[in-house]
Amino acid sequence: MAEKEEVKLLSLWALPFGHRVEIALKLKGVPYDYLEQDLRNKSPLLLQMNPVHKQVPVFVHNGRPIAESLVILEYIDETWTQYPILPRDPYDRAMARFWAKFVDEKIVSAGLKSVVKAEKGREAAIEETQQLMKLLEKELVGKDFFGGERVGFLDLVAGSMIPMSLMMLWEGMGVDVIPKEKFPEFHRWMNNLLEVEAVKECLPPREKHIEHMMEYAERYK
Ligand SMILES: N[C@@H](CCC(=O)N[C@@H](CS)C(=O)NCC(=O)O)C(=O)O
Repeated sequence: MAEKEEVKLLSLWALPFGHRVEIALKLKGVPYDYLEQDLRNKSPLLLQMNPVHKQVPVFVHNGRPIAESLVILEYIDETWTQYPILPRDPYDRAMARFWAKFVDEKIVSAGLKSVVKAEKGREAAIEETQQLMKLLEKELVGKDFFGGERVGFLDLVAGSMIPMSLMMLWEGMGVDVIPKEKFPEFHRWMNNLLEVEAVKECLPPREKHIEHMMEYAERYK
């Protein structure tokens, strides 16, 4: 490893894909420079570092860029081995990756439909999201975190996406998609997660965040 590490993160203050990377860096105690981006006016640095997707987050380690948050998390875990976030056991690793994909693909897509198709089938979208959430919630039974006794890969992925993003959107819309009575394990996990210092440090100001998510919803309605 190079003597003087140069670690940069190009992201947005309210971006779940960026929050998961930041939490991982904080858990591992890796210092980094945070570079806020403007997607309406993409910086030459962003276009240079992510010419394929032109999206954030981009992680830059000693000048070498990596895009895609799940790929970034794996790179960070392999590069800074303190506080491992992926499970050691190959089967458990595969399952953590499987459920992370489930969150980013299935839950995000169903969860956003509740907004996008507000007038045309919001109830059906909420129902679909709840069915998916029930499947995910089973992974939490008997555990403090998806990762077991401490926060791991799936906690970062689900945490950044569900409580730290989708729930802000739903709160702004005034709908409780994951009510406590129906999802006790999820709420127990969320409370545990929100007590973790590295997570707390990444929580955007609540009102500003909800407002931002509502603007996002308006654009995608
Ligand atoms: N699969 C990507 C998703 C990243 C993503 O969706 N980034 C959006 C932020 S909302 C973006 O940069 N969009 C700008 C664009 O597509 O022009 C990841 O996990 O990092």
